[in-house]
Amino acid sequence: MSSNHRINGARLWQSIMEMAKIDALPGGGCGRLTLTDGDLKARELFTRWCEDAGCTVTYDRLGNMFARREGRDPDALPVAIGSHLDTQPHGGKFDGIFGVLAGLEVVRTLNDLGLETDAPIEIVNWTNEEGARFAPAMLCSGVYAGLFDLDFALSREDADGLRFGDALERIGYAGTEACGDNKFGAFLEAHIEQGPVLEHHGEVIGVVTGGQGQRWYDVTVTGRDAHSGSTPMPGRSDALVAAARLIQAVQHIALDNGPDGVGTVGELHVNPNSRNTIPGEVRFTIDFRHPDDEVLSVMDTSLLAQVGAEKDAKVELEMIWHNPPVRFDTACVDAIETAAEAQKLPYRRMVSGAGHDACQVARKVPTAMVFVPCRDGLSHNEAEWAEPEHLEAGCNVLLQAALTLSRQMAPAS
Ligand code: HGY
Ligand code: MN
Ligand code: MN
Repeated sequence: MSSNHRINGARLWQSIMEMAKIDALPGGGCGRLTLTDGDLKARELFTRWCEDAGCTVTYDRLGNMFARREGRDPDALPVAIGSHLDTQPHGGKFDGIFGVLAGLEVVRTLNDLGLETDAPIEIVNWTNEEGARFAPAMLCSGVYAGLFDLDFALSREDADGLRFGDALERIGYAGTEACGDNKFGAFLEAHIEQGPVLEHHGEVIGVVTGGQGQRWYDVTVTGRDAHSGSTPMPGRSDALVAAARLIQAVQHIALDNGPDGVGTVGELHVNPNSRNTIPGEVRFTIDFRHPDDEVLSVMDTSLLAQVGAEKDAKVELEMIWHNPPVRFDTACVDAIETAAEAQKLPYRRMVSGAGHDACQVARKVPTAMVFVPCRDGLSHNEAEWAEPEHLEAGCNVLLQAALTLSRQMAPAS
């Protein structure tokens, strides 16, 4: 199959803009948390589009969706192409959505060209990639890859104490197929970079060779509620002041392990959150990341030391997730690089700073990713933006890499 095939960039852009209308936010982004009514609407629109493109759509026990386009060899393991349709609370139009709809555009293009692939193609929408509502992130691709068990996923609770399993039932996406039963020969994910590297170097394609490691923690700091006016400063047990020392420590630990180390406190809850009561309890989250797992454990040790040094309040630290760095499959990475070269697109090999479903699936299936730039490297922000021509270029690379891998999956036919 010639490598001159090209997707329909206008149709891809139109689909992304259409999907962005679901739970659109005033600032131009999307707030479509997983397993909400908006997520259900996105799933229904995705299903309609895939069925219109001749795919058979199924979903597994965790609502991971698979839209299958048959190939010449029904026994060949499919080439899967996908990402996620859930967003952050103040997310953008492209994070995840580009990867799912790029998979759809590949199928639509194959239909336009009347091309039958050797191996089948499956477009995938992974449930709960973001982890914003139910931690950890990449939860359901993680169960697919055998990193978490089903009950762990179903038992996760959101801030209101609602169980993942109940929220999944509520939108009607608790399928019967076991999560992990649907085998792939390869998995490809297209995504915006969510960082500044490609834009800074004027490149259009990131040939992603792997993902960095991450550790997520839940922290509970317990002090003592007391009157803000009549309680002398000495002897207070102010949970928020103790939490502030720990939050500063997260910043210093990340900077001490720079330039690649990053640390973020993204969620913080103060109780009783009254201006004239000394806070007796503070709960917050920590997200540490680094490409080198050994450095991640050094960061962990530094954090434990800081917790141990805290005298004014009780600190409970729970590491809820350790995702070691992952390397993508050589043949899949090469297929993406070869496509970028054949299409004369400026590219670089790089490791992903953000986590992705591909980082989970790669532990079970030959996997790789293709990145395109995003403006100012900004993501998880309503102002997230990608240029139509970059999305088109990334999808063209995806098409060519998928065709290459499809031939490799079914050499016999
Ligand atoms: O956390 C991440 O890197 C991804 O956006 N879920
Ligand atoms: Mn994403
Ligand atoms: Mn994201």
